[in-house]
Amino acid sequence: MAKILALKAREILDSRGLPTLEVELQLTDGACGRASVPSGKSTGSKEAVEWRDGDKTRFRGRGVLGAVQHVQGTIARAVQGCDFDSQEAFDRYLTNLDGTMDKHRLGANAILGCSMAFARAAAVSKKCSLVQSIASIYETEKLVFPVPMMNVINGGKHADSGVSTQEFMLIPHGADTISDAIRMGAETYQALRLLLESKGFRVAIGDEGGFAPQLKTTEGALELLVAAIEQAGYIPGAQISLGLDFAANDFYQDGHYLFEGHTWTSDEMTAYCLQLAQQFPIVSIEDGLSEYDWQGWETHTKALNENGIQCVGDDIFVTHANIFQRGIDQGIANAILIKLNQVGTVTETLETMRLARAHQYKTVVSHRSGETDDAFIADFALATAAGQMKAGAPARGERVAKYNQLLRLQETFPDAPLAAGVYQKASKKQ
Ligand code: 2PG
Ligand code: MG
Repeated sequence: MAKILALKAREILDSRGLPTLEVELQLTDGACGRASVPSGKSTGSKEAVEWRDGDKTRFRGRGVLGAVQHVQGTIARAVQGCDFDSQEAFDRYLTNLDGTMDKHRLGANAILGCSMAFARAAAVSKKCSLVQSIASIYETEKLVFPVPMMNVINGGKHADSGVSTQEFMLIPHGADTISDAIRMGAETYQALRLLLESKGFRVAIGDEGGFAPQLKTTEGALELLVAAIEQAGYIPGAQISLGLDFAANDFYQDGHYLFEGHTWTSDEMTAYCLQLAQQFPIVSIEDGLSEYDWQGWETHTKALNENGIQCVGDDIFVTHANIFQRGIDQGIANAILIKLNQVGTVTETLETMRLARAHQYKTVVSHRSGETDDAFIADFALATAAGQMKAGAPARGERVAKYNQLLRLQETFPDAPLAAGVYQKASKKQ
């Protein structure tokens, strides 16, 4: 492997107009990799800590010039002239250099930017694609395109739509190919727009490109979605199903869920999830409970399992292998959301995914609400045969960047199928 020649970083803007970090890494053989780092809004408490300057005179304290300095100073000095024979060796070196559990010293954004840029440069150096390079590290048996989960109505912290549920996702699992799946989702998104307009709703959009109509209830949004699927010419449940991300951390207070005017215990919240799944073609529920309610999650998981619903842990696991292992031991969730920046390196992300693979948990590779045009996760989801990817609505440049990359990859990997068999409930209905 070639040596590291240079590291460069800069402060750029993310999709919300907030600063984030971009890193370029150059190897002595001329190979180069560039990557930018996403950032979340509804975060889990145990996520790796991104560096923010705190200087109130710039970006209200959200600047990342300190992270730029760490990349170009401490990290560059330490790695320049070194050769790392694997992604793991590079990532371990960075995490040791940081030396903290949550990466707060150098910043998880500084470390992840370097880690992703290294992955890209290493692929160029090995003269293969990023997909092939990651697939060989992960020992992926067969490349599989992820079923897209398209968030088309935004609520919670991502929009002022008045709905407590953060994400309403279209899951076009009835497609034969990734391009068909993306088209089906995009057509339904357009049908939803027309439907909203015809009902006099505003068609303003939220952070992830989904509409943010002033609705009072989650049921109201779900009814609109079913109607939009039908109007687009598809069969709800058989061709396109629905997924929800409650991001329940955000409405959990003093042991109760304050949801759209209700004050519920975790059992009541679970009962509500089941009721929704009976009324609507819902096949996946993410963060139906809070990360502070592990006991509730045990019952919640059992209930969702019995009903063939995917139960996804996001804030509760934060892509950390050790926390996830505890969840596996306690029978919590049957799927895990995978966000590179929650843990902070490519290697640790793959380690968590390996655990999921070994214990038959489904995986959903995910964007963040603050994104850039970097489509790394599209390559990553294909390379790891993750099965599912959520990247927001089929609208807004930073969201479609990921879907468009999957379309390009379909040309490069025409034999890779679209993931199937993920949704038991959906297949039962067919
Ligand atoms: C989530 C994410 C991404 P955020 O909760 O799953 O959709 O949101 O990036 O704001 O944490
Ligand atoms: Mg989530």
